[in-house]
Amino acid sequence: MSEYKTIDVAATQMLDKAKEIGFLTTFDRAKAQEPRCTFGNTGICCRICLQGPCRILPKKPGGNKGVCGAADYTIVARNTVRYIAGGAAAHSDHGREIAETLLHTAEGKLKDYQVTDVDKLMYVAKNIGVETEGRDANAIAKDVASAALAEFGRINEAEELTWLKSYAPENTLNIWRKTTVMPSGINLSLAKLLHQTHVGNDSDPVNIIFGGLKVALCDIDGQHLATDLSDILFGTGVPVVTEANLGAIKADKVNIAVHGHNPLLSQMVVKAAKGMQDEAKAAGATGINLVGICCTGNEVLMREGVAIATNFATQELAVMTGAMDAMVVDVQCIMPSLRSAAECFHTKIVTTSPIMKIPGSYHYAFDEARAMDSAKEIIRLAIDAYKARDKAKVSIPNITNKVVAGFSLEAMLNIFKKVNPDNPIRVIADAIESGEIKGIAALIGCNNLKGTHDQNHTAIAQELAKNDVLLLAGGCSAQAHALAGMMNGEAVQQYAGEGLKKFYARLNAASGLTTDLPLMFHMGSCVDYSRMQVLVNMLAAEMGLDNSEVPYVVSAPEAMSEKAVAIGAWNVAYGNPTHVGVIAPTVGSQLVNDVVTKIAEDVFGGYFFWEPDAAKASARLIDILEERNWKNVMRKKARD
Ligand code: XCC
Ligand code: SF4
Repeated sequence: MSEYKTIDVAATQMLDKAKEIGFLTTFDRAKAQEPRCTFGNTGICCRICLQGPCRILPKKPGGNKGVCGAADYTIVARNTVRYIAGGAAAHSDHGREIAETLLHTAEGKLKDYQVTDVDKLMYVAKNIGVETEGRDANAIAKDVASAALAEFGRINEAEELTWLKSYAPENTLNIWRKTTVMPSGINLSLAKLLHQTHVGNDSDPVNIIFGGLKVALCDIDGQHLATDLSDILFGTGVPVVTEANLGAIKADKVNIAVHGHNPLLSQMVVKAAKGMQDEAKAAGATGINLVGICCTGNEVLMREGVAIATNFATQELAVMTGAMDAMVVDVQCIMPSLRSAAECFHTKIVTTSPIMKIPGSYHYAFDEARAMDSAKEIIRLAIDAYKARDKAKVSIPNITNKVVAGFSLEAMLNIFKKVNPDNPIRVIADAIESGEIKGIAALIGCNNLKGTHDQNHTAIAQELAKNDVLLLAGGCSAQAHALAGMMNGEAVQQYAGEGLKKFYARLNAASGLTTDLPLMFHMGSCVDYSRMQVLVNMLAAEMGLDNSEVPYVVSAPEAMSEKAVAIGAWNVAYGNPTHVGVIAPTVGSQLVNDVVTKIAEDVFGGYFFWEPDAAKASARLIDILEERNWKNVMRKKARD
């Protein structure tokens, strides 16, 4: 067992190296933060006004409430929903940037972007009610982008968010309407929630949580339009074969990592690099090598087959190889410490967004109007940096694993179509109804160094696969499986139970792909979790079930970001049992904790549970799937 909290061998080697050169990584900093403050850890520390921080101190007279009189349940509820607000703001702002780019592209203002996937454009247009008959692609794209932008500024509370309304099943929509969590505008809902949780405002925990759920639904709305519009601009993922882990960084090449979330930049870097291999050669390298970290890495993996270097917790370790020439970052999940890591080497950290700068790093304002030229200039920075690389400091772990990825929902349905041409989604429905597979689990979320990096991601996936659960994956969780060599056909043979193996054998025989399908379908970045929900919606319709009756569970073993909280919350509102592998800061209020882990089920059919132990979490996830299956069988019997 390694002295470090990671299961990744390549990461261990780089942590040794960091130790040698005296660089303190996030693993050291996580240790330094222990023991955590119990108040913060359980959610009963309030810093919403300047009289705070107020903590709940039940033993002191007057100490069981904050200075203003806020009880534990108010404090915990407010803190929780403010996480959701942060997450929804990040996801939806990402979506808004894509929408603006699509609009300006359709208006002919951005020469370097174009409508790439016309089929997707038509599909989205039809779904959201944009006229397609006899119109050209740019005119339709303009209306689709405008509809996306309209999601943000709408202030008429009688209206509803277009994407939510167009994709969610009627039953689910009606639950949201009845519980008043159906949002009208993203900006309005975010502002309202911050208002609602201001000092001296709402102190009713249930009302606060419902305000939070409304914003969580804005989160999926923003995610969903980000996915749809990114597919339109850059193409919808198709199966790709590539590799993952730090060995994807190549000693003889100019290495550039794209890191962050927004594909507007990373896609352009990939495109530009194709034409610049000669410039890299002129500098003495054999070419340019691109690798991805975090979700922008997932975006270019899905669409371009770019290799995965590593995931969130180990991003500094990509720099530790000494062979990373530039790390080009956009927004979210980029550790400020990258700059100090880069100082140990020749690496250039290039920030590109006006809202994501790191003191001391190189800021290059990415300009969509001259996107290609911007991308080229950024690549030239990397080529320059390469010239300054100290070969004596290079040590790249010789570890990579085969990855089969690129499973947009469209790509999955295309494969199912080979088995059942008339009704592709039936392929999963049949497998569930016959008991061949127990259901579906979405493996999602971040890394969180409160636990051991990637350990629970992989352990839970293996246990679920052994029990014949079909796996979907996204975000840093997908990257954990890819890094560990579990995202390929060999892993199916190694880990899947007999039923799941049979299911895969049928798909493989029909797929027409040159490679076997992987143990989990990597559906993309975190904004792409909307793809998973659309799959569940289709399955519910096909099986004649409510969403909350589908044998589907969600697991975020290492949830970390505010975005993860928002994602968890909309999953619950959609009817999905949602496992979180860290103890959530809701436990400081029994009431709030009960609302999100128990009462939520009565209202939405979905609920949270916290379980840091992988074996216990897997057992519970399997129980939930079995119980849903059993109930469905009983329902059917009662009907027949
Ligand atoms: Fe960030 Fe998306 Fe979490 Fe990874 S999974 S740590 S949010 S990069 Ni999205
Ligand atoms: Fe304390 Fe109330 Fe201010 Fe929170 S809002 S910091 S509980 S006084």
